[in-house]
Amino acid sequence: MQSNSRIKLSKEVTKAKADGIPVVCLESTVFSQLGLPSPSNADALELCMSTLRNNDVVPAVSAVMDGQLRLGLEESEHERIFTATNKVSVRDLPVAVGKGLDVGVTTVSASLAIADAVGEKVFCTGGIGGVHRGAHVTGDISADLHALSRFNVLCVSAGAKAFLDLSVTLEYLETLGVPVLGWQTDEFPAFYLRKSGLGIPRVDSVEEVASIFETISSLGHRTGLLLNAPIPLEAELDSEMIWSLIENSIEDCDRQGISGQAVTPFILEQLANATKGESIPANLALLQNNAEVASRIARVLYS
Ligand code: PSU
Ligand code: MN
Repeated sequence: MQSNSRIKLSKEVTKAKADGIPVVCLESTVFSQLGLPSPSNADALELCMSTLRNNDVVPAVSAVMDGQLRLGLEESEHERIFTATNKVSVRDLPVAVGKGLDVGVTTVSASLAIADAVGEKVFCTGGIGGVHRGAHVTGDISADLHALSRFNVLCVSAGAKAFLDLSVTLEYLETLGVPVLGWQTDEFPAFYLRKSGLGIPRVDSVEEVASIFETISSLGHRTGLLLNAPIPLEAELDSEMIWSLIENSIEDCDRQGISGQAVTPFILEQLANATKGESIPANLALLQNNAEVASRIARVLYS
């Protein structure tokens, strides 16, 4: 059983690892107020946890607490995630430990690093970060992309939000050598929308996904894999509305001089406000769907 002295596992995750029970890792930024407004962030975490458990896998949320890197939280600790405001990406992990950070919520990049350090292979989230529009000037490219190329973990996501430059995001993943697959789709999904117009290779069965993922390490590569599951049809939002809201929030972001780590939370909040909560059920539906897909893959990988 792979462990790491720097990462404290919950009792439940330790036992799952010892008993060979499948584990699915989760990030915590999406469940903080930086990812979803309260109280939907708590609903989202509860929904992901119960979906994973109902599918016979153990959920393992990563976070920083009291200067420790954690995988698997106690229920009594969830409240600290909901109210957290410190976003921790992969480069922040050593700093958070060194400085004894009280509470930090992990992004996809930090969560993939934590999962990999203890030998976990399956992770799910809502949407990954990507290349921001205008990145040729700002250099704003999410560390999530590079993390996918460094850590041999399978990441299930509903694509990425369309405030990013999705076609450049896909190009960048190619540059980094990260396999990108569509779960029962031929297109890269755009979070609230099932389609982006950008083609990606399609997979239709969990066995196919598992075999592709296992081939990565058998070739001696350390790369992860990005599996994109589109939002369920009945939960999809209206494409015209989403595109116009996104244009507006990017303009607001520029006007207010928001940059760096603050960009993603700012636009997420704008979108939640502008859709007057319509985006919340959509967000929950895609999180649940991703948790279901991740569970099925984890059960095959662990069998
Ligand atoms: N996209 C979402 N919801 C989120 C995030 C992205 O739709 O909550 C969070 C994730 O934790 C992701 C992070 O890893 O934002 C990316 O932030 P940045 O763009 O600063 O790398
Ligand atoms: Mn960024």
